[in-house]
Amino acid sequence: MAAKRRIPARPKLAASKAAFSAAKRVIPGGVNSPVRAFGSVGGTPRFIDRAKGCRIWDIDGNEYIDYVGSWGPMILGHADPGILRAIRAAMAHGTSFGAPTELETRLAAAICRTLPSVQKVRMVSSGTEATMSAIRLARGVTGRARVLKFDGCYHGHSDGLLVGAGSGVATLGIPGSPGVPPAMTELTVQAPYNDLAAVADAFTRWPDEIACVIVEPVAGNMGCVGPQPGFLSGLRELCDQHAALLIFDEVMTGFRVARGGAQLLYNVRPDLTCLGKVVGGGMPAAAYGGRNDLMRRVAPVGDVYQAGTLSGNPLAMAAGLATLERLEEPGVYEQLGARSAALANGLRVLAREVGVELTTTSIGGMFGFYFHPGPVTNFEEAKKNNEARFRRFFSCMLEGGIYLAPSPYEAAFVSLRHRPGDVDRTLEVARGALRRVARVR
Ligand code: HOZ
Repeated sequence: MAAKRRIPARPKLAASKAAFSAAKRVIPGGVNSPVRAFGSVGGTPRFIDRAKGCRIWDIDGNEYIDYVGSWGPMILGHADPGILRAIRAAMAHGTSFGAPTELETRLAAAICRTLPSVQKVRMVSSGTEATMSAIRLARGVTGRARVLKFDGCYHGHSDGLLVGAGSGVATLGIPGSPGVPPAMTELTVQAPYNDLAAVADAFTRWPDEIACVIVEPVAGNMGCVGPQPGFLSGLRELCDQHAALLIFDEVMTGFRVARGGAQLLYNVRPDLTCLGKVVGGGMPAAAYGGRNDLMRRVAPVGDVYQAGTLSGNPLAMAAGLATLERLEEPGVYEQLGARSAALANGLRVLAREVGVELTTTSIGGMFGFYFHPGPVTNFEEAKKNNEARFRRFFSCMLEGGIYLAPSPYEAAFVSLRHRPGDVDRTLEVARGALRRVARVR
């Protein structure tokens, strides 16, 4: 009897190929965000037709178990009936008013209830807006200009933060971007992730100049790198000593690694928090918030200006609210954590069996893996990932029906709709993929 095939025959791709060619004629690179183009892994990006639960289907009819989850928001799984109902109900009243709605207050109240560091919150439309607005506020409040960020952390694509950035910038292997004049990044100070001494040095070098330290409390844009013990609390102390603000960019980790985000998991209270992804329930919404004494500086109460036509959009508020309500159910985060850990551990065991050096990480509902022996505690170490091996693994997994981010500089995400059977299937495909990876040096 023929041995059981672990990796199915190559999927049909004619429709995605044609769609990609058509898209490239009218959209730069055929995509509306660079990392979607499969540039660093090769091959054809799948054009998606529909999604349900933990699965997505491309326009050729191929089915995949999805670990991208729209880059984080789809924590309940795709096309969740409760979310769709909430959006439909909001939509029946109209799609945008540019005037306040009660939905905005309800979502803001849900966020403030869950994150003890947040007493007031302002809705915006994207994570990029949230981080750039929080930094403006920090500069306004402190009267200082410099911002400290960590190499490999990605806080969206605003000018001042496009230095040493992870995510798509790292995927493209570029240090920053043309179009960002040096003057725009001169005030950005960089430090290695998990390196408190470097932060202390920066405060010594620029006394009374650093307005804020912005950090992903779990870095999800260089794979998935957790904070070393004492790192986040050390940042808190340094910021307090030097009267700078501490901003947690929890766009990825908020409501994902724990209900109260990484600040609850690691018990460190930032001054300002940026949220996105899960808080929008798959619709474009994000937020920044913090203590009353800081947030009262935001216009119209205060003098720090920030605005947005679609901020607090009612469909996005309804989706976010319905998502956060579901995340209040008991056992939700235990389940997410168990699935991520099962995947990370399973991959590590399989890799060892076939002699492939693999470091894996998992924190709450996110996980990461690197083709090198580790440790991975910062961007320099994350970049030691064997890219040829990643490319082979990625394409074998994709051909086997497992949809991972097309970059080693992104975290993977699980949803509440990933069942143990989906994990088993993923690891079964990974077994065959890792055997092929073993032949790549
Ligand atoms: N902010 C997302 C996580 N790295 C990336 C999404 C994108 O760049 O398209």
